[in-house]
Amino acid sequence: MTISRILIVFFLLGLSLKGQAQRISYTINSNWNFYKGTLQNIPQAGQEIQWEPVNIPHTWNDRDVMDDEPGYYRGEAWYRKKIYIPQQWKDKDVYVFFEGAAQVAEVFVNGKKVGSHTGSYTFFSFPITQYLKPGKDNVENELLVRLDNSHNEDIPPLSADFTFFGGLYRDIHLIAVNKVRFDMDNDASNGIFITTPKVSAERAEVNIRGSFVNSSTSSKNITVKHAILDADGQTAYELKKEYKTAKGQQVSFSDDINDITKPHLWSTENPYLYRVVSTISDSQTQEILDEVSNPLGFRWYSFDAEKGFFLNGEPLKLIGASRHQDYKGKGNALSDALHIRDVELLKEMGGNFLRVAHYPQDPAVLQACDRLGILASVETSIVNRITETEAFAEHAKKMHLEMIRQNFNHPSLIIWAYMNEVLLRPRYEKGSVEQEAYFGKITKLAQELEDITRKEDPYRYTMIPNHGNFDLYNRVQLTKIPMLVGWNLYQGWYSDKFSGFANYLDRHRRELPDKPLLVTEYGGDADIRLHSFEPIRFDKTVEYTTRYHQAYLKAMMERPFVAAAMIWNLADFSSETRTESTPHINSKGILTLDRKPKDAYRFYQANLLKIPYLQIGTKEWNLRTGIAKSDTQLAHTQEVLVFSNQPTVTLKHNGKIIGNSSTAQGIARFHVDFVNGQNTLQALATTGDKEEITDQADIWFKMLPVNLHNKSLPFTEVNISLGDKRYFHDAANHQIWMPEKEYQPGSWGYIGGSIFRMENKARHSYGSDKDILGTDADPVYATQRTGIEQFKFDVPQGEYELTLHFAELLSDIQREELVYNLNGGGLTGDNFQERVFDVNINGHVFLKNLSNKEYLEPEKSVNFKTSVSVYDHQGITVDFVPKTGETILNGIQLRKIK
Ligand code: GCB
Ligand code: CA
Repeated sequence: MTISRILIVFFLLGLSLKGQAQRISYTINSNWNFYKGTLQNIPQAGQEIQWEPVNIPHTWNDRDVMDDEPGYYRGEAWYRKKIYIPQQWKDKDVYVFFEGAAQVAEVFVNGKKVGSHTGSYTFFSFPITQYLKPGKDNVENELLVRLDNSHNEDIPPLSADFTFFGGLYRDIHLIAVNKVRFDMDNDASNGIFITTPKVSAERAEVNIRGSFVNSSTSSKNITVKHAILDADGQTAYELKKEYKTAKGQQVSFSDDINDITKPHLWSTENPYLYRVVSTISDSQTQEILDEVSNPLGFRWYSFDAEKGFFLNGEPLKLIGASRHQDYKGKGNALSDALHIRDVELLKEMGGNFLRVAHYPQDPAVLQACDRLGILASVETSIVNRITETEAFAEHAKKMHLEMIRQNFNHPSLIIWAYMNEVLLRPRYEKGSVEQEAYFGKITKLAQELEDITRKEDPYRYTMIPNHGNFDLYNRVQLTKIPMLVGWNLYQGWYSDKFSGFANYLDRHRRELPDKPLLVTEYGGDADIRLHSFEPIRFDKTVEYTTRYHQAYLKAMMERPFVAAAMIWNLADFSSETRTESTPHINSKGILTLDRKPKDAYRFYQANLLKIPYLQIGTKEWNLRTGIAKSDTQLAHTQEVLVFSNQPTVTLKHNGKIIGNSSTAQGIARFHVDFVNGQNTLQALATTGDKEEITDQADIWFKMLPVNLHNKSLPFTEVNISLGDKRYFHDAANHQIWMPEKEYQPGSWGYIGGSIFRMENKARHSYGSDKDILGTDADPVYATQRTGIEQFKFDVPQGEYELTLHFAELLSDIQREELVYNLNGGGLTGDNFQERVFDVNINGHVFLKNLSNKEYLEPEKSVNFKTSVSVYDHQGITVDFVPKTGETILNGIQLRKIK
């Protein structure tokens, strides 16, 4: 820009910003009243209703999704609030704007209905001026919202692996605008749509379209100006037009700025943001009547089926994660700060992409992506299946349109998506005429959504994320209709081996050579409490999932045609119907539900971050246990991983260097001889700039003696999960459980029986997949030794506390197969039979006729704690004596008291 131009621009800017922007907008989140239940009519004055004071964001499902009762409240609820309208607004129009409400909202002002909205995830707003009480200053008005999150076959999403929280769970704004203003009635967009049809390092073109209204009672001469402000707030370009408007007129505009030279580019490394400040002013008085600000970034990008993704002409492997919008203890009612934090955590991982899945989210999310340099996709929430009604299709299309218009101006956003795994749960019998017709409806709806998208926004890409059924998605055209194909792949998790993943990618490359491929999901559950040194598929250990991510990242990095790797999921999330080790939670997050890192997160940091990085793996596993090498060598060896992007790492254990290890795929491996008690691990690396980076972990190790009579390591306690091969770190109770072992004289262990395995379940190699009620220690109770004869502890004399833990893992309850199990649905049940057995301790009857008709209620945890006196060399022997069916034991704990 030339100096003279800067001066002119500056001069104009000075003038125009003199007046105050006339739009007033603020949140009305505080002091609402809430009532959960059905009301026949809107509440009348004096009607007895048990209102509960709440603040927005709010959900009514923050607790019931976590309890032992299956299901959660899906029904009607009401919200009420007083709003006060200042006299000053008497010549303005007032709007109430919701960033989201789940799922059907009806809004009333002073008892009159002002509008309704369907769908949990898009914004909506209503003009309420005509319903407000006229007159004095700050007159009290009542805002009332009826919400309903009931299942509705006509409203997407119908079924999905996440919780459909109900509530006014995002910000609510009150907006007062001038009668002459940018369009406020276009699907809750801000009325202005910015595109950059051409961008290069040399030149850029911007198009700004939209409309404004003159809803005043007279004709007006007005000036509409769009100023492009650079990151320092200086006007870099500006466009100004005069209009003569008649009263009640709506005017559309579409204006180009074609002479932008050497724009600062927006990139993931340097997300340079301009702002487009659009104003309407009175041409005579220069008074500003309205102002709207939008982000603007100059970037160009492309997907290539062979070479992957390019940003500003440079190849860029997109690596990132999907994200759900909930958080521990809060449901989906999050502060903006927590939404933003997630995008920061993705950035701090070294990620450059966010798949906003499976629905549009809080506006704070894409704003953060714009600021932080995270590219993004966002999708309309049609998940697993559709309903073949006109109403369903209409709702889907409306939601899609709203999503596009509302999120249009984010430079970070490059992909519009719709339909997630829509063929996961096809209706009707396989191969039937009905099913073919159903597929036809899906193809048709996909094509309609595609057409809407291309029409609304010709500059971004479109995508459908599919599950790993290559032939079916091809047949239903879902790999053909969108510009990009996403695959959600779980080989080595839901199905057999990691190698199936790479084979699938290669198949796509061979058979769909012109379609860019994005891996839109991949991941495995990790319960941060579970550990194993021999992890296996579906054991939910942190260690298995780290291996899964290693295998997947390698396969994707080796294949340039894979444009994107989107981890499923950034954080654990609520999925009420889920069972297994963390009931109601899908634990595929690389962060926990309260955003603590798991090792997979560290793995990505080590592989992606450019700044020097080093962290000790599983350091939150700070209470460990194991058996000493021998009666004289009181040490136990465990592998410790250090994640780092430096070539070599040194590890110190209790102050002494124990070795150097070079990193492979960002991981250095050490074998640490843990000692009883405190173990301080310190990892060190020296960077290229000769800077030392370190990390420390303090781990308390409970060494167990080989021989329980060992005087130099007196026995104190042991916690054993039967039928289990994992360590369970119950940090909440400061306890560490270890896997079972067979009895050896001098030590402890089981005699007889076998590890519990589910019938006909290929996935779990041991244990049950049920939610065991009455406990949070699900892994202990879900695993079991069946047919056990004895459990022995060869402990020395003394007084002991012994606890036996049981859970009957079989029941006669028939259940719907869970959505995420790819077995095709249907009912499942167990081969449930009566079970009766005695438990004797040291020859005395302890539990007589323990039965699954009495104490051992199916699928519930039960434990019995008792004290045992041991004399001489007697030790403790627990006998399990079968009467009917087989004996069981799920967990056992022994603690020395005196
Ligand atoms: C998927 C779904 C996602 C699930 C995920 C899982 O393919 O798209 O919604 O949460 O798998 O964890 O099973
Ligand atoms: Ca167990």
